[in-house]
Amino acid sequence: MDKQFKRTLVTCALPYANGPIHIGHLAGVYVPADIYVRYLRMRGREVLYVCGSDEHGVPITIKARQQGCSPQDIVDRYHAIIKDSFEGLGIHFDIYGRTTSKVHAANAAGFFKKLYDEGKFITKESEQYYDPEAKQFLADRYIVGTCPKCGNEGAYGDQCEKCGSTLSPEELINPKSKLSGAEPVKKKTTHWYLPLQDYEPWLREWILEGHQEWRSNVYGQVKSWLDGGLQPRAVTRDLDWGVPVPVEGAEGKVLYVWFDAPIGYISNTQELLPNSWERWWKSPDTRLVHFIGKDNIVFHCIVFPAMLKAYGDGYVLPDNVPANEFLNLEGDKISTSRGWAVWAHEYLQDFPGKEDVLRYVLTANAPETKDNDFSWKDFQQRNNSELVAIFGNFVNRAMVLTHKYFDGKVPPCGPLEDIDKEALAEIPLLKASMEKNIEGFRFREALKDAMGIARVGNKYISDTEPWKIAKTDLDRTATILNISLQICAALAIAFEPFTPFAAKRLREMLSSALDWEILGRPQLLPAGHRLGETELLFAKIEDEAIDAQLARLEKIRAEREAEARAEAAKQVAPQKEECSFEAFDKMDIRTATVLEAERVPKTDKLLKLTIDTGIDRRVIVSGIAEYYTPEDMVGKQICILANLQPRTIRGIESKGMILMAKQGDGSMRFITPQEAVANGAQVG
Ligand code: B3M
Ligand code: ZN
Repeated sequence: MDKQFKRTLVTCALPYANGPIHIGHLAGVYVPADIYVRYLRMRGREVLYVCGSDEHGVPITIKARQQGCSPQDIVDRYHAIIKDSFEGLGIHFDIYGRTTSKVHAANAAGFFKKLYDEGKFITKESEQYYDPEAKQFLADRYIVGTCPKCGNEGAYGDQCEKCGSTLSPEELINPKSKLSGAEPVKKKTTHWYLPLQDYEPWLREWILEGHQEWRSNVYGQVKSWLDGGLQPRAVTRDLDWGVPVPVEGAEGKVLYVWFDAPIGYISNTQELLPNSWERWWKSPDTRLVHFIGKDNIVFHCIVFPAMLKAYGDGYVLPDNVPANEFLNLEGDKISTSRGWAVWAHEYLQDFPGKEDVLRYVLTANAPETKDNDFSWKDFQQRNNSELVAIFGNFVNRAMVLTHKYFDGKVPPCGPLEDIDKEALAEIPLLKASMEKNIEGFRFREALKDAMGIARVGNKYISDTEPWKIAKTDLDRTATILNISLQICAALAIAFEPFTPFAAKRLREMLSSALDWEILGRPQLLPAGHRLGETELLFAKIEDEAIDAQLARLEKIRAEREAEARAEAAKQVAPQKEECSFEAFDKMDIRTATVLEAERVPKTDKLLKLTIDTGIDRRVIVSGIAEYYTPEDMVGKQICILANLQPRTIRGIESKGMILMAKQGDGSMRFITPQEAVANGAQVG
């Protein structure tokens, strides 16, 4: 880190309080930030660690309507769940605030008012959709209608969740307000905009010239935004939930959530340090680092910096914004709305005492440069074959043998052999690499360095086999265990940022210190130093625990697929073009009974049916094997198009076609008379 800074202000994206946090949030933002803050503090650096709930915005009002409660009820519920989840995972912010706080309301309004008074905004009148019954303007999410692309009747004004199309309310067929069901009408409204384009030259110089060291995914996204030409960005909304716009003529308007939320970083600092917050936010000695996910890059690298620049008053700008990509779950995108997630609070309930395992696995698989995937099998595998079998096993052997042969005291270190020197020499190298990687926000690599120390220890004790040598050469055994315990003490320091719970337990077992500076020295524990009791640092995770998680996800997947099928089944194909009676009359539709039925070999869709048409016995091949077994069909009365030209299908001559009712999801049901009639009856 540049020596020019005296302190580091670390912010973490404020999670929306409209649901719990999940492993995607943790991997993307909060675990890397926690590693970074813990490391800086171990280096004796002054750090302030700020986060909090983002409690405004349309999704929260939608959730409140869905649950028949107020937006405040929603944010109160999830603010508490989120806050507890962070605490439970050892992520201890200096403040975890909230944007419904009074401090934030005043601060955000004041921030807006200063820009307003200084003429930093432009106003634009536009026509927005308005609900004449609810007397409220409608955000796009509040308008539903039929998707013009796929016919989905539940499409939103901004997106069709069925076919994924991005929509605008104008494109919806038969748009309705979600508030009252009334048809929305266009109504003029005026909003304030921040003219981002005015800040483009400055942003180019500050970032594209001045921060070429930023991660390529961040730098690249900023560059494409700037190259695409910045547009004025609305900073107010017609909503009844948010920070009211503090100017005349703005009744019913609130600050746009992405204007108010970043100011929440400042408000939370003010709440924590009412008399010294400016020491952090308005001093050139402060290094500001924003930890975020990639979907927040534009707000943290363009919009918020432009707001701070417009405000002036010496606000610091981010020195780095290490945004992570996304984490998927079992090969599928994590989705709060579809429930496809591993929720942090549920993980803590299901895996008590395994907070470190999740931190470890999410760091080992962190989506630092590209999207990555979390699988429960990998979670189990990394715990059992890395944390238990290497890290835990090495520590356990060193501790148990020292208690067994040297009464739980660090034994004296005799003359060193090459194998001893080589093992010890690895540690300062791995420490230096860890420092470089953590300061470069490469936490996956830094974790490999820390794990490298465990591998060195495990290999050293396996190669020297003190349990064998103890029978013949106790002095040599003493030296081996002395070296092993020095490596354990190194692990207790190196793993503090990654697995703080285990690192603390290990320091208690060793009665050792947490001091980054001594990491890498050959002697951390003097001979005669008394050890604490031995306990297992990590426990194996059994298949049952993993199977239970996979079953939970499978149930969710099945529920979503059933919902999607039910939704699709409701879709109705548009009517075909008109036809004349004569055209219809040419079709000879008859009733018939299925006499025999069998699957057509080498296909999973076709049944060969022998039927009695009242005219004759014939064979029809039909694509209904996905919906009916041969047993289902025998004896059933069906309707057929008898005079369809015969076709040979898979070598079988098929004379006619069974009439099927095909639903929107593609599923089919055969048509049968309401009560048995003679075969050959003419259907018309
Ligand atoms: N509430 C998080 C998100 O987009 C958003 C971050 C605000 S940070 C000021 O999921
Ligand atoms: Zn659609």
